[in-house]
Amino acid sequence: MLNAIHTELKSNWSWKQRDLKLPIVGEVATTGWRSTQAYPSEIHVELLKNGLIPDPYRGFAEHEVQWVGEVEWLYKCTFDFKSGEGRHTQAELEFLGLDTVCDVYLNNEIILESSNMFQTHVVPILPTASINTLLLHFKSAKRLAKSLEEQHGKVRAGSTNLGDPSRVYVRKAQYDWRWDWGPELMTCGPFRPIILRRYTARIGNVWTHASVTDTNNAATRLKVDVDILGVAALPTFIKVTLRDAKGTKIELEELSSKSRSVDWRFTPGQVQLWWPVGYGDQVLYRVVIELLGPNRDVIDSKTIRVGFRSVKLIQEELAEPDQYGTGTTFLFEINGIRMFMGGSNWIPADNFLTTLTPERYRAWLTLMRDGNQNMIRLWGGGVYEPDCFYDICDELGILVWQDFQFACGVYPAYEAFVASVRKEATDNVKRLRHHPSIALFCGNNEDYQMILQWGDVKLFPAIKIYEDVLPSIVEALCDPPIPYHRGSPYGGQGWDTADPTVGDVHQWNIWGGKELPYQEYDRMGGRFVSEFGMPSLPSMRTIEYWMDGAPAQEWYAQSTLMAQHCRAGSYERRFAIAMNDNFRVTEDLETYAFRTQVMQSESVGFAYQSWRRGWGGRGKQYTSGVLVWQLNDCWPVTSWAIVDYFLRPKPVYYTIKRHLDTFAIGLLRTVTKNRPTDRPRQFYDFGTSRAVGAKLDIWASNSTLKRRLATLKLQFVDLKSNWAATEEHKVVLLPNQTSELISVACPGAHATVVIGARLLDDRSGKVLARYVDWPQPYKYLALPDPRLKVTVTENKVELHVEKPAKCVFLTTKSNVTWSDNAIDLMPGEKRTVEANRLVDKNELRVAFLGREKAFAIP
Ligand code: BMA
Repeated sequence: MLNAIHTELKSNWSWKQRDLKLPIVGEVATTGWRSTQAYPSEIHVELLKNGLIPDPYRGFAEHEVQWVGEVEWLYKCTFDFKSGEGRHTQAELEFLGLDTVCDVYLNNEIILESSNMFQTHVVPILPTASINTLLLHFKSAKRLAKSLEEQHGKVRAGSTNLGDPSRVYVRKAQYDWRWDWGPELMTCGPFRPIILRRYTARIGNVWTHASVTDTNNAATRLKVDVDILGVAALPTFIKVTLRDAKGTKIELEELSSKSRSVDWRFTPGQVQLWWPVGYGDQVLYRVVIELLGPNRDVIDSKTIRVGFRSVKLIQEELAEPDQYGTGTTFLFEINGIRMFMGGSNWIPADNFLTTLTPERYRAWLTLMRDGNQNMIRLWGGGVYEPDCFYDICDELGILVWQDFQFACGVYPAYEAFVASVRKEATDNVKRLRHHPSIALFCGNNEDYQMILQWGDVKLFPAIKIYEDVLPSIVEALCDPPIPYHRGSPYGGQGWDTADPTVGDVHQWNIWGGKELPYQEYDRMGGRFVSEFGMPSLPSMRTIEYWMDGAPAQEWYAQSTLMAQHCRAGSYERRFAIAMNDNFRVTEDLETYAFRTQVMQSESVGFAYQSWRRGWGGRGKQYTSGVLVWQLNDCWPVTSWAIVDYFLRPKPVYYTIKRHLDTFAIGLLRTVTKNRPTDRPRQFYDFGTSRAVGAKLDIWASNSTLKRRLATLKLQFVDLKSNWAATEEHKVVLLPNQTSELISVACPGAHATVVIGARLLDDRSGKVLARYVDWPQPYKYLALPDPRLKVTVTENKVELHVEKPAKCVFLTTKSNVTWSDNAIDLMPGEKRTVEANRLVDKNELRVAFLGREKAFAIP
């Protein structure tokens, strides 16, 4: 039998803590081994499942489990080559991920020493029919980091909130050392599968080159290069088939044993392009490679899913200056279409990566897609995610900005380190390059910025990695090409990472840095804002999880338990500023939690609408992308996440969804003051009567490729009196850009007037977009009782008010998907929200600004 056999070693695994007094090889026969309860495995997960450690996500338990990362752990597995299948000439073990410092023994002989969790290892072994024992010895990564630090010197790495700086020396997920949103949990274990292969000949690496070859994006081409491993003399044939998603054959070619590649050029229409969400379908094809033996039977096969698309990062001169100057664009062009990127930053969705199922990844990414987001940035302090993550991005049309795994530090570049990085990068680029969703590889997160900030450019050894090693790997291994960017952020001359006219920027001068009011976001953008954000407390149900039954006196915003679950630097002062500027002070935890969520939603929403305003037509594509920090959490915590650890969206999620919709309205109210003040332009600061007037600038975005004629309807409602008014303007929405609509004076007693703006399609009369603008700051407003009426009919919730209501937020105990939420309601219009999976209307709760404690509907 010649069939190659690929077996995942999933069973017969057990683990124990290593007894440092015993020699490793003798450990296999000792007692005290426990069977693994899940595989792939991480030691904390096993300890938890066996009740040997408390849940580190609750209370203060994180601190009780620190010993786990200080000691050594063993895993073993027995396997056998079943009889009759043992005639292969070759055998090997493939390790898809070992976390992190691990010696591997097979039958008491060392076969691998690994210290980089991001690498894949293939180790040839001697085929034998006897029982085999695989032993994995995991040493403390924390200790290794410390000893390497002693050897190579102490460096700077982030702030004290970002884990011990020695982390830069070990190629392990950097957030494991703790981050400003995550606990310190030094995991270890075989966290990705281990595969046993036996073969005489097998398919090795397959490189698919699916490309769009002409400027009209009509002609496509697929080249497939196949590696065959094993006995070269064996007469073999390779059959390559291209099938569409339904399985229909599009091309087939058989290669003789000498040839190793096919090259197909398709006529226009023969294959369809893959498009990011919103621009077309996510058409995917399967390339099936079969290796045929001398009798023409299939002895090995492999399937790779591909999509046809081209991706370019365009950095060209702008035609005219904007408020920041001229400079160059930083924009993504897919299949010849320039697209605005609206999305999020991704961190690992759990400290225990093995608990992340494909279903959980899908739930996260589907939320993103349903939130009108089209790009995700995999931040450099986490991991290269497993294949299923990128598969789902391919299916949903989400573009991936992939950082190489370096974050906030002075990384070394001594020979062994660079060699390790080189293999890591090669392994991952080869693994990921065929995904049509991959739009960019990026050298690191904030390493340039930190070095500039610390002012010692001479101490930047890793420049070799970001400017030589990584770009050469990406260039050599990606055809068609995938853009490479040295770091995020990365800018112009002298690598100014804060230059708003070139490259990407991280905007941390609102939350962080200069602590400016969030009403300044519109003057603090750049060509591509790849990070900025505002934290908030998560939902009360999530807080309940970490409070873990704590007594009533602990339930206040400044308690030690609340501090344990918030890691952001200076968060007490920063929250105090942003909250105090805008909202009333409260001592009630639930009220405070909701107000921080409104604050996050208002600030981040304002940034999205203002920066998308900078997506003009050709020559004026000033801002081409906005990625919020951060989509998700790795444990229950107060953080910048727009959706919390338990996948519960915060109000800001829905606000972003509206600002990134195909059509969106933006409005800026500038208050004309009777004398200059240091307060934001949007603030009525000396009480309502002192302002002279207010100017309204209104714009709208259209991401379709067609011009639209629409009507802008404005509704003005006074919060203090019964005065109300309406206005209508015919407007033109230019294709694939933002158009300035009108600039008018706010009528009525503008200081207490709420403005509802709607955009109606001239042909269908349908509402294309809505936005409501309120006089600021919110703390001054006497919010009237909106007389909110909520009617529930079969998966639909109808909302109606008599006075404007701010951020009407629907929640339930069970997981309901809302088509919209956190809505500003204006009188006169019934709003319907679809509530998918709402089973029991009695569990519905509502809150809004002014009534923050969620209440049942009467
Ligand atoms: C950014 C990120 C992270 C960090 C976040 C919030 O700069 O790159 O390192 O978690 O800010 O402070």
